[in-house]
Amino acid sequence: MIWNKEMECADRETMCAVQLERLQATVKYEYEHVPYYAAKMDKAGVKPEDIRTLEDIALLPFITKEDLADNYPSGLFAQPMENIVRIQSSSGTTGKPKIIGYTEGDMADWAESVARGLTMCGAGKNDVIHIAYGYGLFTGGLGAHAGAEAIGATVLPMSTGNTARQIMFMQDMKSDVLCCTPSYALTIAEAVEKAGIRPEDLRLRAGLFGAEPWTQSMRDKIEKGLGIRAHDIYGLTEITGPGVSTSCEENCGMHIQEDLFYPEIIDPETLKPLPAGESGELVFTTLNKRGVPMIRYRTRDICYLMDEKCECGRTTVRMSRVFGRTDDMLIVKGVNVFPSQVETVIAEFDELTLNYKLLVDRKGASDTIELMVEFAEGLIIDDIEFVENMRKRVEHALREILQIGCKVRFLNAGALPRSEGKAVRVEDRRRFE
Ligand code: DLL
Repeated sequence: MIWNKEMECADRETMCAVQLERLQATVKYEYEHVPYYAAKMDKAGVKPEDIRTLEDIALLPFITKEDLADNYPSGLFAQPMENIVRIQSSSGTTGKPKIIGYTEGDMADWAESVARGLTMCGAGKNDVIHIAYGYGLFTGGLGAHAGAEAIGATVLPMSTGNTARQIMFMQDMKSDVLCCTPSYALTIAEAVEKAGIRPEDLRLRAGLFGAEPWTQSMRDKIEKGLGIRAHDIYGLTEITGPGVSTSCEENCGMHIQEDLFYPEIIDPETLKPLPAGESGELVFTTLNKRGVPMIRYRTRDICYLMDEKCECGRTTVRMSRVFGRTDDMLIVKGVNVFPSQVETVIAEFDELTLNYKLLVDRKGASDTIELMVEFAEGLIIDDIEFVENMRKRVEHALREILQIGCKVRFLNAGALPRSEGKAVRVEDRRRFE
């Protein structure tokens, strides 16, 4: 089934006409409601009336995560708080998160885009949808929830954690569709096997997994371990949350909800647009958002676009799997982590130097993150009580900012290799090929 045939199966001419009309309206609206972006447009010498064709989008300045940081918390909001019905948030590059506000209309579009994605998994009103994404400021839980409600399914708002209880509900409530991060799906699959439950003993038949990069081999393991079909769902808080794109039963890239989000791929060096098939940085313009519209938002995700026909009947452009980032953001346990956040914490402790390294690994299905950091020159680390106390304080401060646990290992001053060019702050031993 296709949730919204009119938009998802529109011919190219119709889709382009919808996109152009919405793009022009968005640019005019942004120019009139967000002084910061209006100033950027003035500086670039472009006015809303200059956008006559879709290609003219290239005249417009980008919005970056630095713009969000500079305007923290709500400088890019286009509506007063009384018209904002929801706030969601994700990690920023420093101590301050990115804050996004949604109007009622934005919430409806978000639910619509997830409803389309859930329908791609074959989910419908008779299904029990088991949501094991985190609920809260992270968009995963509440985004999947809104989509599941929109299709009229029975929603099981589990949130993350307590895997034994997840499996109990899955069995007793006969969950049909699982929504969580792929790494958590793998954890659940392993726990199911350990508990001696066979995949055919579960009613699950599909899963909608995203929020972090994953591979075909992970997909194979999840599909086999849970006896389901696994679908990829992509999105980011700045643009809306999950549902910007989702893979259909053909498993050949993710269909972008193009009437709501206009995609471009740019060369991250020259910033020039690239044609379909060529890999580069994904850039999105929201076409119907009114709370915090985004024009040419640089996602930093690397992928390519596909415009060939899809056998499923949908005509929307697809994006490939995300296979890298143009910045240093890591996704650990489904949470976005920037090394600069860690640096902000270290800088608060006079006892530490700014020489550090983050070690990211995967044990079984679970990510691990460890910080190795040097004590300041002259500090001796054989006072066990002092070291333990420091460890507690630093681990606590890291958890506060990162929202996940990070083990800390202290080293003597000078123990870490010194950089001779770009400092290599992260060693990521996980494999995403
Ligand atoms: O992760 C939204 C989401 C929730 C998507 C649940 C899918 C499912 P943020 O926390 O703002 O939003 O993180 C966005 O996560 O720029 C990508 O780098 C990464 N990401 C999201 N989905 C995928 C995916 C949510 N399917 C950042 N594959 C994005 C690879 C993904 N990376």
